[in-house]
Amino acid sequence: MGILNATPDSFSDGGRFNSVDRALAAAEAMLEAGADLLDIGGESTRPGATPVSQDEELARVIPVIEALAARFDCPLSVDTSTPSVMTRAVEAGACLINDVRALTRPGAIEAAAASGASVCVMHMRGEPGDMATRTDYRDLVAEVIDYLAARLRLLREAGIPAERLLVDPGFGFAKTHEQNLELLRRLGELSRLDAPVLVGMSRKRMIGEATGQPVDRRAVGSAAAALLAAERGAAVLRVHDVEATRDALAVWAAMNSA
Ligand code: 7PJ
Repeated sequence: MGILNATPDSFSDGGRFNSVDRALAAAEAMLEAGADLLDIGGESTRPGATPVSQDEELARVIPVIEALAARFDCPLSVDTSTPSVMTRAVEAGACLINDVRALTRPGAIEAAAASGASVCVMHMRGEPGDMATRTDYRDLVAEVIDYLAARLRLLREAGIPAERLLVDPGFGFAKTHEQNLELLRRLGELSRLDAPVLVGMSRKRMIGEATGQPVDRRAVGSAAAALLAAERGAAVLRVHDVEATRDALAVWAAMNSA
């Protein structure tokens, strides 16, 4: 899964056409590098990021999804917690709703269920603004699994079929560096949930802490982490550096088929 940000950068002129064109170019590069699906997001969930209004999120994300759906065949995912964005994104061509808040916003479950799309639910505590202080777990992996199991049950009861649900332990969301490493080491335990596991570690602080590299030099560390996750059963790898990830997986596949 290639990550496509539909967030305006500070140095762009803020024009919508400009950002759609940039998204198309970035998408094309990721597809050429071997991405199987693309995840489009218009809200930054980095700690301390300013919240985005619903109208602004729609204006960032929907034109990009429409343009991608018109140009490419590949499945599209929308990274959002906002019910109206879920509805409009699926109408525009998205087939997966990727929600770091696990459909906890009012109306999100109803919007997702009515859309007919697949849903990825992620574990987090609190909000991106305060999650860094909420890292006291008695048993991290058990709590993550229990939380995701409860969300899966609720979503199935809301009418979303089990085969349309994915889970994500939420690397970097309300976890310390040590806890992120424990989650990665024990990722295989999530197979108990009987849902495909999606992971996102790409360029995150855990990669920076392990490698000592700044965010623009974390492609190799991120590919290594993605490979370790794949080996532990992850089905979907959410990454910025598609080519590096593909190459890492190709070595593993070659070993397995030898
Ligand atoms: C994740 C995400 C993740 C899922 C972000 C970043 C922060 N969605 N959206 N899992 N992270 N499912 O990419 O650094 O880990 S935004």
